[in-house]
Amino acid sequence: MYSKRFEKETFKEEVRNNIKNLYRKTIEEASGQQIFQAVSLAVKDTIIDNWLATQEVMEKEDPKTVYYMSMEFLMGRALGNNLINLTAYNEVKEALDEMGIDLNAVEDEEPDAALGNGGLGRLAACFLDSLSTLGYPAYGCGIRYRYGMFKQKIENGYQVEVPDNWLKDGNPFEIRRDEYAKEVRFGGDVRIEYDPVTKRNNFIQENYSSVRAIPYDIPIVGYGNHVVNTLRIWDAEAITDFHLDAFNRGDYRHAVEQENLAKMIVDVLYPCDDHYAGKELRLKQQYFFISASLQTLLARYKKKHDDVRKLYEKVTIQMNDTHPTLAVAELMHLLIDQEGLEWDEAWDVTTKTVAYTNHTIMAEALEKWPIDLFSRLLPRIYQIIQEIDRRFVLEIRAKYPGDEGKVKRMAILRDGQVKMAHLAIVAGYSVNGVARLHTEILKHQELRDFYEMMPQKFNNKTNGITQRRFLLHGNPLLAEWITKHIGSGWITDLSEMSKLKPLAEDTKALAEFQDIKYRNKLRLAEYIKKHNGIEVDPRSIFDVQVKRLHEYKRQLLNILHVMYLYNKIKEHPEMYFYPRTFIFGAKAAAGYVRAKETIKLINSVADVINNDRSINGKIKVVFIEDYRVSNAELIFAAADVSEQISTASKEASGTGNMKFMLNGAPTLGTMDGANVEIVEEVGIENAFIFGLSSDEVINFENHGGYNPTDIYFNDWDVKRVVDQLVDGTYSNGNHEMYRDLYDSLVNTHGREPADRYFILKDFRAYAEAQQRVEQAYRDQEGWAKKALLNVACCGKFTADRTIQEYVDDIWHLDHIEVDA
Ligand code: 26V
Repeated sequence: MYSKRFEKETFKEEVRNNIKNLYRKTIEEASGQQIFQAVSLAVKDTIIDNWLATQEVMEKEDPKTVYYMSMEFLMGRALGNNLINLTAYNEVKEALDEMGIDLNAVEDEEPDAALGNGGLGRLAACFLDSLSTLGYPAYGCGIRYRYGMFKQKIENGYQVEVPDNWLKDGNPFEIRRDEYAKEVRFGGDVRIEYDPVTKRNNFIQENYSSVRAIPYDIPIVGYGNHVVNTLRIWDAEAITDFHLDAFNRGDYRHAVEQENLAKMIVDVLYPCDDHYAGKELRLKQQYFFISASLQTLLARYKKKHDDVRKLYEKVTIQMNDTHPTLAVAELMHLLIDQEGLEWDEAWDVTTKTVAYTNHTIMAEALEKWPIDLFSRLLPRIYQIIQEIDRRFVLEIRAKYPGDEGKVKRMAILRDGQVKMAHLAIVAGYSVNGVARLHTEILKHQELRDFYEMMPQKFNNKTNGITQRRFLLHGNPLLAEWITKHIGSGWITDLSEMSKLKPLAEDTKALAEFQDIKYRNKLRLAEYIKKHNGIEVDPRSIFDVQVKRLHEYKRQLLNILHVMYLYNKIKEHPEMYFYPRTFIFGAKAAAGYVRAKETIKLINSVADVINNDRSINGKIKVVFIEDYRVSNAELIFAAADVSEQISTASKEASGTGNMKFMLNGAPTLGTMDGANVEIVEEVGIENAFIFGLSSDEVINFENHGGYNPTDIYFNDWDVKRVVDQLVDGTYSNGNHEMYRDLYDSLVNTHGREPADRYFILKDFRAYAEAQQRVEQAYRDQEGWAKKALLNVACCGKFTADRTIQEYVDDIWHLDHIEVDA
């Protein structure tokens, strides 16, 4: 009833009108950014009709809804994706063409919405896309950071972080919803007051500071189904009337504090995903968006229902890692202190409503808040957690009498800390890992005690990605070719890709497929020429590693291997060698020294090798600046080889691996995370697997590591590249520049063992796997077959499948349908 069919002339008129009304200009006079704004507003007009229609269905049918709570939503650009999902991309492209406007150029005017660090935040974005596409009612709940993930500049080979002022020209797709603003309170004290009427203690927070949380709604458009869900992100403002009050009372300091809190709290995304730091502001961010989101959720529920004891029948809350775990205590607080439920009733509701996803086993990333900080900032929430902990410890003792080790290992409050993962597991009705191997490691290693006590909570949900963004939008040539051969069903049912399998025996089809890869490589080569000033040969093997920079992801292994190849070519210029372009893209957390040193090393190696005429361009090394969702789409489309070389057991899942597979790049990787399942789907003969298994790694770790010096002294090639870190080869004679990297490989650091990530241990196996890659690539048709089979076998790795599993096993949502 709301939705209009796309009508080209109307659309063109609307764009012209928008430019006139917004800027008092004609199309010819408007800047690129102004055209982007005008086009986006015209697109938003269509979206709003569907959004209202979806809202109407939700009102009428009152379906069970998931609230996906996440500190991060790495959305990337919206315009192109919205057009794709409205199935209006080609029509809009045509309409704009007729106006002399290039849609690609318009898309390039949009800043990425980079409200996330990496895998965890991008997963949340893919999940929202799938929820709408599958027709499930959902809200994403998060923070509207004024500054997103920093922009990375490379200066003199070093990473420099530049603030990401993504909102400076305004976000045409968001809507501010003042009417849903909520107050969030911090600090102060809790007064206990006995109420003789109800015969209960009331807990009253006093002398607190508060901020006003204001939601901005962003539409999440489903593919071709008129469903539009909402990503609700919260901005903060000072509560000015209170300010005046305080001012009048002479409490000027408090008033200014509140003003500052509001300014600070949503200022910036923590650009760090490698270690937990216990920063007070981050805890404030967490409570801020959790409290605001839960207040709205409860208010929305109560509009239709008067018994909050049945909340879980209509609402489920998924906590994306432990960052939103305050939801457990905040829900208890609202149910008890606001709704008047007894503890047991509130606990029953809470533990049927919240569920938890774990995304890492890296011990240094686990959130543990110091109790003093926590209880000062969130006094009532802390009381509630104390009571949850008290009752849980009783349960442990009842189940394992005399086993104080269990209490010590499992308590929520211990060693002066609040252990957020323990709280999430104790309260959650579901605890899931993100790939089969990861979940097994959780069950049998990291979370063994919890698994033993409550096995029924544990389950696996292997991650997935959206083919709409990472193939249909990012790789239009391949998308069109696939549709030509098997129809367009794959867009919403990726298992259809298996229909491509017969083409692996069709020489003509394989040649077409290869030609598309070649054209995508040309597109990336142009990007590299423009941004790096480096000429790369599109006929060379594009060997790509793009992801956050982390020691466990082992970019260092990759670049050491490049150094090793370079040595070999220099030594044996006659050696047959298939030209390679090694492409890197990675941001390092601003304080992560070794990661930044690795970026500098990659750039230095690139400088030396790219400028050595004697090797005839056999190797090129490219570091792509500011790796992000928008340029990722170009990179995946152009990759020949997907580097997934984490130390086995460390990468919970990986999702880049799936995006490469979808675009026809075989995996060169370890048996880690979802690589295991990728190999299972595509067959080991269509991947290049090497290195220690997770069991072997865990076994070494349990016995204090291994001794890398045996390898260093016995493998001459290895010794040579390790020594080259400190002999000045890649540092203009400076022996200290990469000393720390050198040390990390061969020396122990306090409790940190030498070569903690088994780089030297896996080096030979990696080099040998790289040789298999070269061998395989020389047989062009054989390679095309492997690459095509990767596409044909990628069906499992769509987020549509993942979301359907969450719905079937955890959320049990109702399906909705929205008519045009
Ligand atoms: C951890 C921390 C630690 C404290 C500082 C701030 C911060 C921010 C984010 C994180 C989360 C790190 C966990 C993470 O991103 N895990 C990744 O999740 C992906 C989606 O499930 C998965 O594919 C990757 O393998 C996993 O590393």
